[in-house]
Amino acid sequence: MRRSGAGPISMLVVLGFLVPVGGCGSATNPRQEVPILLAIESDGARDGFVRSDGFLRVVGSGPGVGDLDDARLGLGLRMFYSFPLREIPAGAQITSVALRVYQEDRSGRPYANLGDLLVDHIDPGDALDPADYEGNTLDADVGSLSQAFVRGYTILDVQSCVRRDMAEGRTRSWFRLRFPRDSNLDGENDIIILNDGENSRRSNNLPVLEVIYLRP
Ligand SMILES: [Ca+2]
Ligand SMILES: [Ca+2]
Ligand SMILES: [Ca+2]
Repeated sequence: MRRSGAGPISMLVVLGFLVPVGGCGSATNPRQEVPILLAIESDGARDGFVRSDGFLRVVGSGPGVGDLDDARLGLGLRMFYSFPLREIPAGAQITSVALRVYQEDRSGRPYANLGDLLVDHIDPGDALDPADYEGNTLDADVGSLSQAFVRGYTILDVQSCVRRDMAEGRTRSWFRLRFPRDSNLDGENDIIILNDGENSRRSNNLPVLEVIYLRP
C-alpha cells in the first residue's frame, strides 16, 4: 500500500483488509497490484454554503447545514463540496471512493427536527450560485451521510458518483449536503457545523474524498 496526500492513519489498517476482499486481482495478470490511497481535499476556493434566500459564500464563514429559523423563519442552509479529480491517473482502476466530512458542532436539534443528513451528487458548473441550492442535480440522495450528531468524521460511499463524473468528462466531483426538511419553522436554529476546504473552523478536520485505485 502506498499512500498519497493527507488522510487518517487508521484507514491504512482497514485498507489492507478491504482491498483484497474487493477482488481487485486478476488471475490473468501475474503482476502484483499495489492499491494507492489518494486523499483529495475539498477546493476551498469553490466549496461553501448557499441559503434558500439565495445568499451564498464560498470563502470562509459558517460552513454548515440546517435551518436558520432564528434569523428568518423558514431559512434553509446547505453545504457544498468540490473535489478536483486531476490527480487520479487516466485509466486507473478505482476500487473505492469515500466522502469524509467532519461534524464539528451543532445548534438546536437538527437530526430530530429535520431528518438524516443527505448527499446529492451535482454539477453546478464552475462556481456556486443561488440556483445550485436545489438545481443542477446529477444523482439525488445518493445516501445518508449521518443520522445523528457525533463529533467526528462521517463517511459515505460515493464511488458511483465519481465514476460517473470521470466517464462523462467532468474534472471535479461536487456534492451538496442537505436535510430532507429545509426548516421546522420553530423560530430556533437547527444546524450542524462542518468544516470546509479553507479550514474555516481552524480544526484541521478537512473534508476529503478518499480514492483507492490500482495503477493503470
Ligand atoms: Ca470555501
Ligand atoms: Ca453554478
Ligand atoms: Ca428550526
